[in-house]
Amino acid sequence: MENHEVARILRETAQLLEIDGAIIGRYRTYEKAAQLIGGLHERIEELAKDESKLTELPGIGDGMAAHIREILATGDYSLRKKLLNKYPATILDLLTLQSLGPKKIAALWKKFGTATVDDVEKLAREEKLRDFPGFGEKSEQNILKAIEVFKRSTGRFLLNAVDREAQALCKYIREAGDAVEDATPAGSFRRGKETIGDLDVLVTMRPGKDKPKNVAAVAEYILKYPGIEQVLAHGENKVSFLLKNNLQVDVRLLEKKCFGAALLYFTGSKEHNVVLRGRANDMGWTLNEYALTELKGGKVVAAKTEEEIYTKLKLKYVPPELREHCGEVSAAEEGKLPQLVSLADIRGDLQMHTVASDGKNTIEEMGEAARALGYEYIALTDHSKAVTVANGLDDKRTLEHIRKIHAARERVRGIQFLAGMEVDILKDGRLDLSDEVLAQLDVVVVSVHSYMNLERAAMTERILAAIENPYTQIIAHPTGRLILRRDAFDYDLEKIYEAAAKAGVAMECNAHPDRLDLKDIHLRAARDRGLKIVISTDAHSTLHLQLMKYGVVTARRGWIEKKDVINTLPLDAFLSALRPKPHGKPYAKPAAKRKTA
Ligand code: DGT
Ligand code: CA
Ligand code: CA
Ligand code: ZN
Repeated sequence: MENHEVARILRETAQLLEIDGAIIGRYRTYEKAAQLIGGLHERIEELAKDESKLTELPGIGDGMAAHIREILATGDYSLRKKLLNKYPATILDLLTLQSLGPKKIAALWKKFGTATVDDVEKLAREEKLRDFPGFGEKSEQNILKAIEVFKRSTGRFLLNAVDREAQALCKYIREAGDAVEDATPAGSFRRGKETIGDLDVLVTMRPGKDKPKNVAAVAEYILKYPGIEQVLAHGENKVSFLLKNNLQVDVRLLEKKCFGAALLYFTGSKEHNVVLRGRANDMGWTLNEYALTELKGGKVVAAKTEEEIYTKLKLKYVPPELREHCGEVSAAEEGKLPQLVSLADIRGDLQMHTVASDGKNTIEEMGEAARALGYEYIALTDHSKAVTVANGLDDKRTLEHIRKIHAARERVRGIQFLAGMEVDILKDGRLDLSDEVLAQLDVVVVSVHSYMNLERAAMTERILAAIENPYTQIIAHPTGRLILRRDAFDYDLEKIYEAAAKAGVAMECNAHPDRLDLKDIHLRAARDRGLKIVISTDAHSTLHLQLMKYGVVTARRGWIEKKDVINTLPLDAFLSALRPKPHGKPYAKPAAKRKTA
């Protein structure tokens, strides 16, 4: 069992206990254990094999160790099951809604017997929530907004969750024996979309005389995959099933000689394929999942690789991330496809948190982990004081933090430590640290973590004010969305782009799979306006530094090239590409004259 599955069961137990009115100490124990296991480097299943290893983990006593063992042994937890006998399972859906925590859910259940998203929506629409203690009109509206996001997103999965499943499944299939040559993910996952409906996998078979028998045997083998919850279809060349997390997987078994045509077809997008098929027809051919074929006579023109097929169609090879019917075919025809940025181009990570605020690792540990990834530099950017839940730093602690970063430079070699902060943009657009302190930082990253529901005009003014501050260099997760959970802030992105371009402020593509912010189409628009881009992980542990690939894939979907991304530059060039620091220039705070509601 994977760590994240164990963590989910513990987290849900904590939430159900809170709904059930358990005392805080009781559910917090489960919540903390869930957090710990979710961020653990080692596999909990391995640790549990040793009698004493579990209780050596911080905060895990004998009792919790026994619960974890039960989960690992049975795949579920008796207390969770017991609580789910008391409440409908749909109550777990309510917990995924922003703005509706366990306390409010418990109140709704007691008063109305409400446990489904539809019922809550009905109550909110009938304006029955607003008079209820702890709710109010604003919270009623926020709940309706959250329900909208929920409905749009149900059934779709985050990129990293699918990545995890795809890697494990493909590894299993490759171990099927000699008949299997390879297993390759296709579909929206291969295109790097931010959410995935289902996972498509192509399995190429080696040519052999026992072909039909082999295909049947491999299909049988695949259906024995331990992660399968339910088999949906079992055809001759195709199997479909649901995994334990409800992700649907479509696996197709095919001959190596038509791999290119199949990969092209099942990678999509559908719209991209339609354009290619039309083009093939115009050239006197037909294109399907088996081959590019002559219309008359049926001779195969190309089938084995995608490259061959594109070449025959007189197109440059289109990277999967661009296959969204957004101008890529005409660009491929004219030889004008972008030279997309790649993971290997990234030389530094510019947003990460340490134990100073809400990160799990020290400055030195982050540095060592980043060096192991081959980076040249990192910026340590802990939260500023406005983010109290993250133990944000005030001026004094920031100065101390800067000293610690300087000290780390002496202790850890082979990587450059930049002193940074993720400084909060306050409600009125001022930054959360004084100019004197900002002046001592190497990298100033700014972002919004509060008053996220400001009206459009006020939010636009707020970000513009932050850009006006001459210390601002990078805007982190600029639209503030959380994928499948929270919509973007409401503001005039065009105006922000214009001001940022003028001031030389860079825009972040936040690589965290919950954020991917700026997103693909916003990145493309930013690039078109000549904005500088950075791709950062926002890591809260050494493990999270590896999320960079999701930021890169999102940037590629936004047609971003290496030259657009300033953290592909060597350190000196990178520092010169940042907005220059003001030198002794008096700086008028924008606060007083701005009116923000
Ligand atoms: P998803 O799963 O909703 O995230 O998106 P996709 O793009 O993975 O869509 P999916 O799983 O339905 O199909 C995988 C690919 O197979 C799709 O991108 C293109 C191809 N495909 C599927 N159905 C059709 C179809 O009816 N016509 C064409 N031209 N292509 C199709
Ligand atoms: Ca799919
Ligand atoms: Ca599919
Ligand atoms: Zn944080």
